[in-house]
Amino acid sequence: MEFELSEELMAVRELAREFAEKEIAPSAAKDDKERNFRLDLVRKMGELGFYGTVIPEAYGGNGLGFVAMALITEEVARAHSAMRVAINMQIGPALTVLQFGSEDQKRKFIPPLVSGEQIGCFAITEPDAGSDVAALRTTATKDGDRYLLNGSKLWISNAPVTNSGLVYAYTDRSQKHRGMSAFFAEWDRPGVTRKPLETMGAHCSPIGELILEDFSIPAANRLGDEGDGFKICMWQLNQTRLNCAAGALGLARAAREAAVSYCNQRVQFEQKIGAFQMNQDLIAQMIVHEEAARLLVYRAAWLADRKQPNNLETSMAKYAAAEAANFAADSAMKILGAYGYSTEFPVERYYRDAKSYQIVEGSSNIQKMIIAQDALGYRKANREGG
Ligand code: GRA
Repeated sequence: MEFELSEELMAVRELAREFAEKEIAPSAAKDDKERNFRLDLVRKMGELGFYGTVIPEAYGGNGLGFVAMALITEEVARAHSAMRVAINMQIGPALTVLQFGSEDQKRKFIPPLVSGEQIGCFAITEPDAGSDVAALRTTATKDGDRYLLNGSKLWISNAPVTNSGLVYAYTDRSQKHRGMSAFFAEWDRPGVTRKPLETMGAHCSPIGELILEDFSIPAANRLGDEGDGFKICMWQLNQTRLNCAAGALGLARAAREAAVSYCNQRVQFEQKIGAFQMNQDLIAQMIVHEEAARLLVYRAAWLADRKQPNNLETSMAKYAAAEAANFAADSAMKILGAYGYSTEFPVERYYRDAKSYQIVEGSSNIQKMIIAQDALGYRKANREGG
C-alpha cells in the first residue's frame, strides 16, 4: 500500500495551488458577488492543461490521470468552489466522447474542449427528471441524416455560455431506458433558447435552461448506437461525480482552514477561542471528515487510473466529500459567528457553495441508495460496462 504522491503528481498539485492562489482566490469574493463568468480563467486553466489530465496526447490531453484531475480540482475549489465546475464541464463531455465516440468524433470534438476553446456542458436533467434520469422526456426524431430534438433541459451548468457538449434524449420512448440515445451537440445553432437561472451558490458557474425546438444534430454526432444513451449517461456520471467529490474536498479544506485560523486569532473571555473545547470538538470532526473523504476521493481516482471498477467507490467518495464540505462550512460559520455570517468574509460563500454538492451529480440520497443497495445485494454498483 502506498500513500505517497509521485513527484510528478506533487508538481501538478503545486502548479494548481499556485494558479488557484494567485489567479482565482484574489477575485473570488468579487466574482461571487457580481456572478462573473471568468472566461479568461477558464481559458487559462485550459492552457495549463487542467482539462487534459484524463485525455491522451493524441487528442490534446496530457494523460496525467484521474488522481491529477482530483488534485487540481481540489486546489481550484479550495480557492473558489464555483470555478471547479468549469473543469467538469470540459472533462465530462471530452471523456465521454473518448470512451464512446468514433475516431472522427474524438478528433473533432475532444481537442477544443481540452484547450478551453469550446465551452462544454452535459444536458441530462429536465423539469421532471432529476434523480430519475430514465424519466426524461426530450425526444430525438430521425429526419434524414440528422435528428431533431425537442424538449427542455433544466439546471444545466454552462447553459448560458456553452458551445458544445452532450445531450441525452429518447429516440424510442416505448423501450424505456433502452430507447435513450446520447448526442454531441453544437449549441451555437438555431433551435435552442437559453434561459439563465440564478442559484443560491456557485455564482460564477452559469446555469440555466436549454429549450430545444427542432434543434438539429447531425446523425454523425450520435455517440454509440441508438438506445445506448442510458448506459453512456451512467458511465459519464461516474466520471463527473468524481470531479464533484474532489471539489467538495477542496471546499471542506477551505472552510476548515478558515475555522482554524480564526480560532488562533480571535480572543474572547481573555483566551484564544481555539482553547474552548466546543470549538476543538468541531475542528477535530472537520479534520476527520475531510481526511476520510480525501482518502475515499484519492482511492476512487486511483482505481480509475488503473481502469478498475469504481462506481461504488466514487459514490462513497462523493457522499463523504459532500457531507464533509457541508459539515465544515456549517462548523466554520458557528466558529466565526457574525464574521462567518457577514458577506464581507468568505465563510458565507463556502456555506452557500457547499449545498450544491449535496444536490449535483446524484444527490447525497442517490449516493446512499447506490451504496446501500450494493451492500444489500439488490443492485450491484460496479457493473459490466459501468
Ligand atoms: O438491465 P439493463 O440492461 O436495462 O441495464 C440496467 C443497468 O444495468 C439499466 O441501466 C444499467 N445501469 C448501469 N450500467 C452501467 C444502471 N447503472 C449503471 C451503471 N452505473 N453502469 C437500468 O438500471 P437501473 O438500476 O434500473 O436504473 P435506474 O433505477 O433508473 O437509475 C439508477 C440511478 C438512480 C443510479 C441513476 O438514475 C442515477 O444515477 N441518478 C442520479 C442522476 C444524476 O446523477 N444526475 C446528475 C445530473 S448532472 C449534474 O448534476 C451536473 C452537475 C455539474 C457539476 O456541478 O459539476
